[in-house]
Amino acid sequence: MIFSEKYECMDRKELKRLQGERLRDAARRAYENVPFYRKKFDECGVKPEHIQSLDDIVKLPFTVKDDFRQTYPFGLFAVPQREIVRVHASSGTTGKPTVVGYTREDIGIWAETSARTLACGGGTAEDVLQVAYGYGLFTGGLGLHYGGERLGAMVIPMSGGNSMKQLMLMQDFGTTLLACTPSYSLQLAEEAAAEGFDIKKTKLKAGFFGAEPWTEAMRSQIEQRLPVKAIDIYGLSEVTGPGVASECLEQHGLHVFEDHYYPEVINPSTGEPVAPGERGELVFTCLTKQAIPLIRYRTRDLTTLDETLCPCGRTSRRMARVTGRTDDMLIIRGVNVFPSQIETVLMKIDGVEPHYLIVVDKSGVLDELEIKVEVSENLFSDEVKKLEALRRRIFEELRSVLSVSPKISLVEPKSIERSVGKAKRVIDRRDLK
Ligand code: DLL
Repeated sequence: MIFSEKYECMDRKELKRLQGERLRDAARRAYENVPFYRKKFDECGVKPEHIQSLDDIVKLPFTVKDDFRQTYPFGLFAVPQREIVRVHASSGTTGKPTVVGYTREDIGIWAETSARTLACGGGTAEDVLQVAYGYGLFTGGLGLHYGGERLGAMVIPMSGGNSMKQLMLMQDFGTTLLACTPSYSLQLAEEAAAEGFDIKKTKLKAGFFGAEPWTEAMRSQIEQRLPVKAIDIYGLSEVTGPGVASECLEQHGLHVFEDHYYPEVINPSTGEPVAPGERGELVFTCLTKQAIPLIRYRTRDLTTLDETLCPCGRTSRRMARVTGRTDDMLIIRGVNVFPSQIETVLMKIDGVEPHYLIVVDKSGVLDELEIKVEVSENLFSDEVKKLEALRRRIFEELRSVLSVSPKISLVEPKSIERSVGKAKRVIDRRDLK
């Protein structure tokens, strides 16, 4: 089912015209109501009247994460506080969180794009949606919750954690759609197995997984362990939360709901748009958001945009799965290493569990890369020779892909810390030295 056929299947020329109109309005609202934007526009010599069509977007300045910190907490709001009906915040690793606000209308649009997300993965009003993203300042829980209600599904507001209860209600309430981080879905499968609960016998059919990077190889692991089609869903709080883009059942790129969230891909070093189909940093402009008319926000997420038509009938452009960020690249002895490369290699090796931790440290002046890998129960209790052969194999395969020699530590099943929300897979101790 396509939730908003009118917009999701809009003729591309007509869509572009609509986006141009909305952009003009957003630029004007930003300039007139947010002193921060007025100053920024003035510094670039751009006035709202210079923005007449979508092509004029390149005249506008970028917004970056730090702009939220500089204007903390409400400096980017374009409406009086009495019109704000909700705030969310994402916690940074350091300092103050990034605060976002929503008017009643914004909440309505967010619910709509979240409902589109669920419908993209086959959800309908007949479904039972278990939301196991965290509720609270994080946008995951409430975002999917409102989307589920808008779709007309029966929503179970579980929030994250409490896996045994999640499994019990999944069974008793007949959950068909599960929404949580990809890493938490694996934890649910693991706890089910440990308790002798056959998760494959539940009514689950689709999982809406996002909020953290994951790979195709991880998707196969999830689809083997849970009876779901694993749908990749993308979003970020600054833009709205979940419901910015979603895979459809084709599982071939994420449809961007671009009548509201306009995407561009730029070269992160120069800020210039890349050639169509080229990889670069994803940038979003919120075309309709009233509380924060976000202009050209640099997400730091790396992707490509695909303009070819999807067999599902939606005409929106599709973004490729985000497997890296401009700031997650590790430089190990001068060599660039992306965590997603490591995950892809590990997930293809038999006997390796989908739980790992990358630890970077310094030994003297040299960087050391250690990868802790959980092995399956039967292998761990097996003879040392077999474990050593596995360690060697992981080492060889990673060395050839990464061009650095990692230290591989095979660790006991379930010994790597599980997370209820976003998984933490990299510890860089060099930062502390
Ligand atoms: O994670 C919103 C969300 C909630 C998306 C639930 C999907 C499901 P933030 O906490 O602001 O918002 O984190 C946003 O998470 O810039 C990406 O780096 C990463 N991210 C989100 N979805 C994906 C995904 C929510 N599907 C940041 N694949 C983004 C890879 C993702 N990374």
